[in-house]
Amino acid sequence: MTLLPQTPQWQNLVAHWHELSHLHLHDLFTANPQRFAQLHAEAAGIFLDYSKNRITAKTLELLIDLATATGLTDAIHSMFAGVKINNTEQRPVLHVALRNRSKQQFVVDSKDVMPAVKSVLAHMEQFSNQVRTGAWRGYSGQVITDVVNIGIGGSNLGPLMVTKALGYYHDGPKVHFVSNVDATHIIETLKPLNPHTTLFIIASKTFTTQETLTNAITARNWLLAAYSQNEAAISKHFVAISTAAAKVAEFGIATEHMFEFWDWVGGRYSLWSAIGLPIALAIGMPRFYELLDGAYAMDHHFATAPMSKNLPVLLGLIGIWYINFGEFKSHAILPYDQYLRYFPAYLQQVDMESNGKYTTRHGHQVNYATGPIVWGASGTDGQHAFYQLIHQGTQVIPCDFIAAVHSHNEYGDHQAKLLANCLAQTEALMLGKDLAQVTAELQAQGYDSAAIASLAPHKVFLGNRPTNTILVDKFTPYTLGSLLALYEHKVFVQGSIWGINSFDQWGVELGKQLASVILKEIQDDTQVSSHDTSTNGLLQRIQRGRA
Ligand code: G6Q
Repeated sequence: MTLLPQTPQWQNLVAHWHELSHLHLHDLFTANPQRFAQLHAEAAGIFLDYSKNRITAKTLELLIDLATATGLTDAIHSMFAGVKINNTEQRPVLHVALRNRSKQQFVVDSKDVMPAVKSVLAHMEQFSNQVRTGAWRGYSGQVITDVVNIGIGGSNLGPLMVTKALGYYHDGPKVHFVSNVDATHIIETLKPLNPHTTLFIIASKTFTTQETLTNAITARNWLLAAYSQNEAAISKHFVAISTAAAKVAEFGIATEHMFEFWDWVGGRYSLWSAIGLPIALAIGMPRFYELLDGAYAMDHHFATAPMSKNLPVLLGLIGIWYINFGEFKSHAILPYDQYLRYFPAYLQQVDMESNGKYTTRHGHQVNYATGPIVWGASGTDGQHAFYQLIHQGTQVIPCDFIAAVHSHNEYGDHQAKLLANCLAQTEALMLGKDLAQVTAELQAQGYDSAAIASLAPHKVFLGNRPTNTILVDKFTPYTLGSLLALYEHKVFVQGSIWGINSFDQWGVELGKQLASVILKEIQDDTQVSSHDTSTNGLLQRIQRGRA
């Protein structure tokens, strides 16, 4: 049990939710013509309209009171100061150091980490330049045309999403991503590739992850088959990104071909580190630095702006308002940009792995909701699939609509139509359509009163469905960096208020252990009886099938 719900700040919010429960968003807009002017904010290339939320000025005041009472300002300060806020692993959390573009130090255990950060960036720059210019060759002397990143979770989703999101800037070798231990993933990826022109990046913080090592061994076998088992070829076709130098050497990758990062970088926060190497290979290091610049600008804003104007704080607080007081437990991420199609999956990990926890940092079980279910897809595709439930389903699903004013591919009226859809959706979700409007529409279409009576209830939209709209001018490396840092910090704000450690992932660790126990049993043909009857039965069925 924790005392958070008993605090006066929490109780005030409970009462305030009841006060507002009869209000409709369209009434709030009608009552206050200044609503948009008052409820938007802008920083680091990001424009946030949060006026289409079920909030008033008082709501924000009360939410800020809660944030203040739970020590958010100190928590932000502690993260930037390198305090070991990941208390269950006794580590600081310093992804902000990776994109520190100032002269400020970041001290961990009395040592400034910035020289090491800069030296790895320099290594990435040197290596990516070599590969991109063709100076780095495969063992048989051919230029590298394809890069295969082998990694999973944080060692996959971030670089995959950014590489695709910045696809417009892609002028380096083709970059492929293999994550799943299902052999189909690597076999299908390698099918069209030439071993003589392929470079593998083995990306694993721990270098113990079963999926990644299994895929890495398969990749090595594939390469050696093309080089008559000559292991000397490995040094020209494999590099590693890891915190575990000894394990990398054991795998057969020389230390000079390893890009280091550190245990104070969480997997899902690691795309800013050497884990971003595939991004640098695809778009070049100058653009990678612009990505860091954008994130740095958002970091600076987060660390210095007052809560009422602080974008990550506002998004975090509005989320808490719905999750804890409105009991809306799901959150949709809807980028209206084809390049950002992997963004919902990436953010799903950042948010759900960080805040999907019921134990506080002090070891108590919470008696309130924490991380939401995060999901989504790019617009306009989603409109023709799941938006029905967002408009007329029984659950209220707060949504973030994300769009750019300009497309990289301005052609005809595509972008105008994309933006029109985006705005039309947020407007419709907010306003809804009442019976009088529906009836008038049906009458205008010539329906008789019996037909109107039967059809109208289906065409009524209650509206009052909350959304944020996030706009950038264009998705450049800079604005993308800023957007990603915005969401990382939003997750931090929520974790801090809920009193949970957003930076460990014991659920992931459990999965890693469980699979290795059952693997031995699947490979063995002796009858298994050590599990529950369901697991035993399934294991026996699989063993029979594979025998
Ligand atoms: C991320 C998690 C997890 C991790 C993967 C891969 O924050 O810790 O998703 O990134 O399990 O781990 P390795 O990089 O150690 O292979």
